[in-house]
This record gives sequence, structure tokens and C-alpha cells, in this order.
Amino acid sequence: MFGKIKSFVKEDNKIKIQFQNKTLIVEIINSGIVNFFVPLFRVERASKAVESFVNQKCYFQVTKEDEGVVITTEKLKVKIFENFKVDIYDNYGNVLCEDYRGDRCSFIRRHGNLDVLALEGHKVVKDSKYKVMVLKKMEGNTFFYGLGEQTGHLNKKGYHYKMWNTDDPSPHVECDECLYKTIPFFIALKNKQAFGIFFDNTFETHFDMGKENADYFSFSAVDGNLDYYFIYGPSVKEVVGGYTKITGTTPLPQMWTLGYQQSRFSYTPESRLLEIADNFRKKDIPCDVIHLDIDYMDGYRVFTWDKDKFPDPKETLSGLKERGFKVVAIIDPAVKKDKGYKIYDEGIKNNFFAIDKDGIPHVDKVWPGDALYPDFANEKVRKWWGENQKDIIDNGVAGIWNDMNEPASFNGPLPDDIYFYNDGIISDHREFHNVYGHYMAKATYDGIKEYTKKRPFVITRACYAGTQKYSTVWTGDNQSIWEHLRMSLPMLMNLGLSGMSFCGADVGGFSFDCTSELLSRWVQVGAFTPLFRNHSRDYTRDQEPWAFGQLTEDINRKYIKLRYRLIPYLYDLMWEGESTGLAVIRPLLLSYQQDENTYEINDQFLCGENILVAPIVEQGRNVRMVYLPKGDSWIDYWTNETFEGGQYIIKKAPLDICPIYIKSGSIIPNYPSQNYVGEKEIKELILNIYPSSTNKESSYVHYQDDGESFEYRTGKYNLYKFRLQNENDVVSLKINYEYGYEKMYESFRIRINNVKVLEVMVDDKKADFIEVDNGIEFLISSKNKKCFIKIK
Ligand code: MIG
Repeated sequence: MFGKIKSFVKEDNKIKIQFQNKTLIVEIINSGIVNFFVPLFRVERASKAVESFVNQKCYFQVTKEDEGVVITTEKLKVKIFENFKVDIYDNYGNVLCEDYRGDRCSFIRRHGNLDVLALEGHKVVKDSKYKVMVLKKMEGNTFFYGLGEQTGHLNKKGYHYKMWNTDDPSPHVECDECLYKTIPFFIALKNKQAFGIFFDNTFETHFDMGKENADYFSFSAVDGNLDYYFIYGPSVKEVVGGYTKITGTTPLPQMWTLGYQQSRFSYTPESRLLEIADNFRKKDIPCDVIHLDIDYMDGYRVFTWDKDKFPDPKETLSGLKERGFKVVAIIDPAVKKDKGYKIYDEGIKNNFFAIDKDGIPHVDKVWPGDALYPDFANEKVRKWWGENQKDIIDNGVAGIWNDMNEPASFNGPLPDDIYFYNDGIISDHREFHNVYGHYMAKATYDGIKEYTKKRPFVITRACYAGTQKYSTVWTGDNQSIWEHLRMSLPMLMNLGLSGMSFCGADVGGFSFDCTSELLSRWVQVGAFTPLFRNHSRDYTRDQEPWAFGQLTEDINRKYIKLRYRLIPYLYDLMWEGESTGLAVIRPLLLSYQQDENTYEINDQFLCGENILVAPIVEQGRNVRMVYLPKGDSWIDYWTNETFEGGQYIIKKAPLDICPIYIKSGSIIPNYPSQNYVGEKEIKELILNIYPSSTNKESSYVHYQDDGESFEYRTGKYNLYKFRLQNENDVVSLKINYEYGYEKMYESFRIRINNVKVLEVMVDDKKADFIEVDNGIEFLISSKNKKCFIKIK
């Protein structure tokens, strides 16, 4: 195919390798990230996921050895051979990833009549529809993660996935080939070493993780360029860091977006919306956000209001705002075909809609009936769409929820021969489909940012790699069934590993009728997921926290309140994530890569570094096994009992108990109770401290800013850096500060768990303390720098 290598030349950080039949451009992004690009379809790389990142200047060498070109960076040796076979080694000479040289050979699929249907995943091998395909050797025990929100389990080995953004109303099952999102990125973990591959191709792509043949795994596309990045670890954290360095990280959101959110298809009319809001306050259940689903619009015309249901949205929303409620409204892409409707008229006048081969705007059927699709590929359209956010925001809407942007229609996906402008290069639907939602989210984000100057809150259903820069995501139409609670854990963990830090699943389930027990268990998971939204569909039974009687309501309150205490912790994670790319919800293996027992844990997760959650995801269960990873000890959040890591324990978990473990050595910031974020000005931060019994030093950095503006990017924030030690019967806490934001805490309420205390010294003076359950509490000023706690 490629033929022999004829020549190569080095230009800056690129090496252009001329094969007999094709050209390969290898770009050294940094010492651990290499891009391979072969212009099979377009000359330019023109990535949708990668916007701007500065290549680190890094030293590398190119030589010709034997039959190949060898590129050596500080971390990698990349050997490229004829027919573009590439093998990658670490700098100790260990093989990391080799191309597969043999022929493809599929497993056998038989039919009763003894016909053998040789299939790769789902297509006949010999007339593969793939124009781009790369096969990599699979040896030993490899684990695969990532690939966005695909259903099934955490480890993707042995499965075949398709990336083609799809809105299929049938219930999600573990063998779904694809859902709403395209994130063509995965992580391979073998011999405790990890690397990642990001296949930047927007066409329908396929990932065969050793299903077709256990000797190789592959990624392929029906068209487009061969364009992929090899991202070296060796830690999974470094792989995620590398991937998000290329495609971007989730920016710090406004703090209220981490509050509890209540949704329903749909809270209309206005009186129902107000009733919901009232109930939260009446019932003492914290809530920040209420969602408006499609019925608030006038005949599903986007950017309009049904004036019968909402006579004065501005007035209503401002009343809600005074009580701490933010309203998020849904906006679908499809614009109703309706002369006289402003959005339609403007779109037609300016040629803003996707067109068919004759240049006529494509009309399809969606909620408003006949409707047209804005061509988000066109920058002018994005700008126009962005400007349209102004009115809805002026009416008091605080965030925008983008749905149906796979794009979906009631007739299934759009035909292949629908055209998009694609910033000047006309693209057909096959090329643009998977990035349609990405660009819609971008347009929405940019519009809100421009108009409010605050951190935009966008939720999108469809996305592509890199959408994390603009939007949060939810996992679409799940159902109120236990299997979907179970499956949401690996889905969210893999989304997180795929750069989508701010994610969640509809708590309680969208379709079908929830039960009291299911909602009780689901809210226990939701309390730890960044996007914490209860949502359900029309015609299903009520699903609000109080809809199932007192017991369920109490459990909802308990976990929603726990969530509100943890908001500073979650906010710290989001802040850190903006630079590290690490998500809030993480599989255990991310922090415990040396402990192979963590590699396939589907039903436990870490919330950041410090909190391990082992929820119940099965009806009727009130006891479960929990694995505590090796290398740390763990404290039962409810009983304060300490357990050594590296063991399986049995935890009793009656309906109101979700097993939660705190890593010893943790310092967890807590807020006092609030009905909504910002209800109180927090002058006193609670620090919940769990000293390590094993003489380990630990530290924690707490971040503080105004919670909404972009001023943190110019230094308007405070950092409180805590260092904790436990030595010779003295627990010491030392604090360092970095100030940039004028509103500092006045004090810290220090709670030390699991200690019997003789004396507390704060900055060398004896201080008072009180005994509380399993520990002590005392107050220090935020000017104090050190505490010594003498223990028995
Ligand atoms: O065709 O807007 O996933 O959350 O409530 C269904 C109505 C359209 C699908 C979304 C769901 C939303 C619903 N939407």
C-alpha cells in the first residue's frame, strides 16, 4: 500500500517520510506524544478536536537504521518501516506498541445451515468498508479504557464499538455499538504501563479491541485521513493529561452548576415550575437548578416561549433567582419551517441551513414538525446561533441544554448527501455528522460567554473529542431500571478518562417508572457525579425527591445535603481538572495502577483522590463486597472504622447507607448546610481531617474564587495549602497561603477524626477544642499557620 521508504526530511518538529505511494508526516508534539498523519482524504489536518496548543520545544533525533526511520525523543523510540508499519518503544527499549504485520483473520460466526459468515465485528472481512485502518499487535493481558460513554463495562477488551452519534430510543444495553457521543480515544494498559491512542477522524469510525482476533486490536474509518496520536504514559494519569493537552480540558464551571438539579420533560406551565421550586424549600432539600424541557417553547420553535404557559418569563425567572434557583432551558438544533418565524426567516435569508446536493435546505421531521438544521460548520452560523442566546439569557435563563444534536430526526440520521459549509470546505454529512453536536455546543458556549462574560453552563447530548472545552454532557435517555444505574458507573468513569470531566446520568432514570428503592440508590451515586440531575420523561410517574413518600424523601435529602457539604471539594477537583485533565469520577485504577485488582472494578469509583464510593446498584441488596486498594488505608465514612488497603471487605448497606470510604491522610473541605450555592457567604471553611496512622505525610490544596467570573484566569483566587503529618503522637497541620482574591475565609473549623487528643497548639499557643463523635473540633483563624495536635 505505502511501499518502501524513499526519503525523509526533518522540518521543525515534523518528519516528512516519503513512501513510494504515500506521504507520512510524523509530528513530535512533545517527548511522549507523536502524531501520525497521512493525507488520504484532505491535504490539511484541520482537526475539529484540536484547536491550539503550543508544541513543547523538545529535542529529538532522526536516523535511518536498517530498513526504517528511527525517531528518538527523551521518552520514546519510534521506528517506522516500509508500508508504514510503526513500532514504539520506551527509552529502556521495552516495546510499548507494535503494528500488527499478519493478515486479518476473523473469528467465526456460524448460521444453523453451516454457512460460515466470516465477520469482523459486523462486516465481511474481504470487502471491508474501511478506507482507513490500523492494526496493532495485542499481546499478553491488555486492558482498554476510554472511548467515551460506550455502554458495557469499564474494560473494553474483546468488544467492537462504532463511533456514529446515534439517538436510538430503544433501551441502552451493554452490547450497544454506539450511543450519542464520538470520542475516538482509548487507553491501553499492559504490564502496569499505559499508553493512549487518539484517532482524530470525524467519519464513522470503528474500534475493535481484540474482538475480531485476540492477536490484534484495530481502529478504522469509512473515510477521511489517517490521523492519530500515540500518547505515552506510563501512568494512566499521564495519558489522560496528554490527551487533554491536545484536545483541551473542562474549564472551571460556575459553582452553582455543582448543586443539585431537578428536571422533567416538562415542568410546564409556570405554576408547576413554581410548585417544584416551592417544594424544595419547603421540604428543606437543597436545589440550585430547575430545567425547562421542550414544552416551554411556542410549538417547539427554538428561542421562543409559549406565552400561555409562561406569560412573563423574565418576571418568573427573576423571582426564582431571588430564591436561589437558576433555570436551564433546552434548545434543540432543528428550526421549525415556518415563514414569519424569525429564526427560520433569518436562517433562510442567510443560507444558514444544511443543504442537499441541489443546494436546497434539507427539511426533516423533528419536534416542531418540518424543520431545518443550522449549518454549525459555518462560523457565521455559529455566531448567529451564539447571538440568539442573548434573548433567552436576558429572560433570566442561566444555562443551555442542547439536545437532539447527533443530529437526530424522527426519520433517523440525515442522508449522507446533506452538505455543510465546514469553514469553507464543503463537507457531506458523513464527515460532519459526528461533530455537529460539538459545533452546536461551541456556538452556544461562545455566545453565552460573549454575552454574560461569565463561565457558560452548557449541557450537550452529542459531542466529539474536545467538546469538554465547551460543554458538560449527560448520557442521554437511560431508563428507570437497575441495569442502567449499574451501567452508568463504567459509562461515567470512561467518559472521565476520555476528557469529559463534567458528566452525569439522569438520576432516577429517564424513561419508565422509577421505584422508591431505585431512586434512593441512584441519588447516592448522583451525589458524587459532577452533573447531578434528576430527570424523567413525560408520561412516567413523578420522580422528584418527594414523589415516593417519606423514607425516600429523607434519603434524597440526606445525600443531597452531603453533596452540598462536599461542594468545595468538587469545586477543587474541577479547578485542578482544568490543568490536569483529570475527571471528578475516576475508576480506581487511575490512582492505583500498581494494584491489578483495581483494573476491572465496575461498581466502585473514586471521587477525586480522597473519596471511594461503593454504591449499591442492585435491587434488594443491603450488603456488598468492597475492594479497598493497596497502598492506603481507608476510613468508613459512616462509622470511622479504619481498614487497611489491599483487601475485600463486606459492608452492610441498608437503604439509607451508601458505602463511602475516605483515604487516610485526607483533608476534605466542607461547606455548612445551604439551600443553594451562594445562599450564605462562607466565612468559615470546615476541614474534615482523617490523619494517617502510618506516618504518612499528605497534603491538600483548597481553591477559592468568586465562583462565576473568568477573573481567576488573571490571578483572582486564593490557594490554601495544607500539609498534614502524624509523627510521634503529634498530628501537625501546616498551612500556606496564596492570595489573589479579596474575599478570604475568616476561619477554619478543624475537625480531626479518629483521635483522642491531649492538647492542641495553634501557632505555639494552647487552644481550646471540643470533643465530637470520634474526634475533636477547634476553630482557627485563617491567619494561623500551624497547629500541633498532641494525641494519646
Ligand atoms: O425525543 O426534550 O434525551 O432528556 O427530555 C426526545 C425531550 C427528546 C431527549 C432527551 C431528553 C429530553 C427529551 N429529548
